[in-house]
Amino acid sequence: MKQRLLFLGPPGAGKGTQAQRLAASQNLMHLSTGDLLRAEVQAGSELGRQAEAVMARGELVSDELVLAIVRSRLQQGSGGWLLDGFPRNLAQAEALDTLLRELGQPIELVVLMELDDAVLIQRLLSRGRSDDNEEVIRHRLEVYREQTAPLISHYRQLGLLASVEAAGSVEEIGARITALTEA
Ligand code: B4P
Repeated sequence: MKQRLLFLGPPGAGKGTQAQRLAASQNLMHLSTGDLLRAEVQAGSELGRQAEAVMARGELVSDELVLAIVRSRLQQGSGGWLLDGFPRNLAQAEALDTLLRELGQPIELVVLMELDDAVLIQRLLSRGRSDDNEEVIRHRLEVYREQTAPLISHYRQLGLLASVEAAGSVEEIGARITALTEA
C-alpha cells in the first residue's frame, strides 16, 4: 500500500471526498489546502483575511501562504500522508519537490481524478459553498486548465501519474483509487 499520495483534478472532481475516506481507512495524514485555508478564514487570522477575498473570486491564494501551511504540517508528521488540492501550479510543485527531498519523503503516487465539466459544475452548485456560484466555478475551471493542468505532464514524466474516472458512486470511485494504491 502506497503511503505518500497526491490527489490532482479539477474543482468538484471529488478530491476532498475521496481523500477523506482513504486517509481515514489507511491512517494517513489528510492535508487539504482548501480546508486549511477555510479554517484560517473561519478563525479570522491574518492569513485568513488575506485568503478570503482571493478564494471568493475563485483564484489561487499566494504560493508563499500555501507553502508555509504545507511545510509546517509535513514537518510535524511522521507517517504517511495524502495531499489534496496542493500543488496547484508548477511553482508549488517545484517547491514541494524540494521540500520532500529535504524531508526524505518522496511522493509514491499521483491520482488524477477526471470528470466532465458539466458534471463538475452540477456537483459544485449542489455543494453550495460560498465560492460555489456558476460564475466563480467557471473561473475556477479556467484557473485549473491554465495553472494546474500542466502538473499532469510534470507527474507523468516522473512516472508517478495514474488516472481515475471520477464518475459513479463515491464507493465505486473509492474502490478504483484503493486498487491503484495497492498496485
Ligand atoms: P478546494 O477546497 O481544494 O476544493 P475543490 O477543488 O473545489 O473541490 P474537490 O475536488 O475537493 O471536491 P469535493 O470532494 O468537495 O479549493 C477551494 C479554493 O481554495 C480554491 O479555489 C483556491 O482559492 C483555494 N486553494 C486551495 N488549495 C490551494 C493551493 N494549493 N494554492 C492556492 N489556492 C488554493 O466534491 C465536490 C462536491 O461533489 C461535494 O458536494 C461532494 O459531496 C460531491 N461529490 C463528491 N464525489 C461525488 C460522487 N461520486 N457523486 C456525486 N457527488 C459527489
